[in-house]
Amino acid sequence: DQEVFNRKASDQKDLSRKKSLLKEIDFYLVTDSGLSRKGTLSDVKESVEAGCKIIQYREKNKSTKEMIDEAAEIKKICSGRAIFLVNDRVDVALAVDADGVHIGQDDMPIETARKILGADKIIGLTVHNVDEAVEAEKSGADYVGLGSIFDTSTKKDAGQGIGPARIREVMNAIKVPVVAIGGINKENCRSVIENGADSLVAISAVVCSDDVKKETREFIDIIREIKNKS
Ligand code: 3NM
Repeated sequence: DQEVFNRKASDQKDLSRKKSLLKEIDFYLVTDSGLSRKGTLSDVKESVEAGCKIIQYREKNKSTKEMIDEAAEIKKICSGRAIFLVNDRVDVALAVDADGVHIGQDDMPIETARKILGADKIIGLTVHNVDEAVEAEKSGADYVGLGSIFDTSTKKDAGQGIGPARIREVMNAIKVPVVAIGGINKENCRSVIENGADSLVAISAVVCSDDVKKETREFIDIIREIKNKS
């Protein structure tokens, strides 16, 4: 029993360490098997090797069984190196004991996800404006994904880009980390960090490349350079 208790206590410590890590993350990879050149597992492996500290498994075209198998592999790659979240699918996250989930405004309500996952998992929520961000924080989101910053064709219903200046407004309204997403590439990512985002996601700019490791490394270098200046 003591051993179980010690393990639980250390898991708890690990989780609070992960939650505080959210503030320090620079580049955040979201997977997309439809766009990927080399496949999701290869993308995750290369990005983690390049120093990416958080991976979100976002899969819209596979069966639940395929997703659970793939998520289990991603968890192994991330183990001890990166936080591992599952997009939308609370069941898949639970099945493989992921670190948490990322949910959208039209997915399962955050309170319900929290009830199912418990206090000790990370839950991120997509928001589009200050009001949704404040609401997300109140509902217990550990971070918010703010999008779409620029126009993107990766998510069909993302709508028009809100522009990087809006990031500052959201940053000023909430305390939880803000992750910027949507249409971000190496050219425009400077403006995203300069406007205060804690971290950023780039999907197509990374997974459509032949060298995911190099692209991740370059994003991390640019982001750190700007953060060090401010
Ligand atoms: N969510 P890319 S935009 C998954 O606005 C996702 O909430 C968005 O892909 C939102 O980096 C988006 O290729 C796609 O533009 C981001």
